[in-house]
Amino acid sequence: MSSEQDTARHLIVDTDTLGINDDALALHYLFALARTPQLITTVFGNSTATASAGHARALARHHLLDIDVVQGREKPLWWYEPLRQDVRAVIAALPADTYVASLRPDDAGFWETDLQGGPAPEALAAALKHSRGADVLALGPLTNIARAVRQLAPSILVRHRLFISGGSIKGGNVTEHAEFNAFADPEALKVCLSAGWESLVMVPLEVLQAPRLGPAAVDRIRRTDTPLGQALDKLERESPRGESKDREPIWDVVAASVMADDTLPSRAETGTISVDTDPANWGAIRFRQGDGPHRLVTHIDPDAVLRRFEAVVSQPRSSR
Ligand SMILES: [Ca+2]
Repeated sequence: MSSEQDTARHLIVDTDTLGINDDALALHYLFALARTPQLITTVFGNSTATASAGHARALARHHLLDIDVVQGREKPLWWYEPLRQDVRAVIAALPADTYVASLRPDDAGFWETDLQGGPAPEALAAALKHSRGADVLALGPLTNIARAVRQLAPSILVRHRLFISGGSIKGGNVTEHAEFNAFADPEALKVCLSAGWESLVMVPLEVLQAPRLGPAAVDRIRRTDTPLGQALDKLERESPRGESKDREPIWDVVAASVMADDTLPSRAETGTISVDTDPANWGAIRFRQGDGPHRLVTHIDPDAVLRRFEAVVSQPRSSR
């Protein structure tokens, strides 16, 4: 944030935060930066929207912040037959160790109920109607945001910016071509991509996965008297990571940094992003460079992200 105009913009974060995952690290970063969201909405993805809302509320309380957290949708936009069974079959055919979280094909609670979830889309739409200029940071599947978009006139959307954590150009993490958030609800992503935002920025998987929060940085942060320090210390004491590198990616922190820190060294290209909703290529992204409404981040400085993240989350509360 380098300008007063940016600090005056409202912030809405839509998230599938869970425990101390990358969404949670992104929230710790934004709270510590004093870029406090006016609204947090939760969506299925890493878990249920219900569980995520509980985790988001606990995290805000830990930072002594009173933030409106609204639970959102438990099912994607494509929740109709026969597409639902087609997608379930695609997922069932993936290698067994593929991370599909909420969409596990044997999860009867997800696949065999029609529980639709909470009113996050309505809360999002109301917040965007009332705000003169908001940044919407999408850290999970885009279901809530797409449903809000459908409720809003172009004259409202044009005041707001959307930042998307996810999608992939160079290779996916669910299928060969699809990244998790795009895969979880490509129809919602499609709605968001075709809406007339002031700007739309996608930070794709290959950029999100570049910085790695290694054990040395975690050890430094957990020694700080901060909410994240306390949370990491508890995590590492209760379930030490050992040699595992699974905890090192900080995907959503990268998207939050791109949004909140416009001095971060980065490159982006302008053009048109589209998403495939054919089950055979479910959630794959295409990018056509040129005149177009979208910006695709192609490079960030991973060391700068890590350095700035650590500096922000390590500030004792009294100095903020
Ligand atoms: Ca996420």
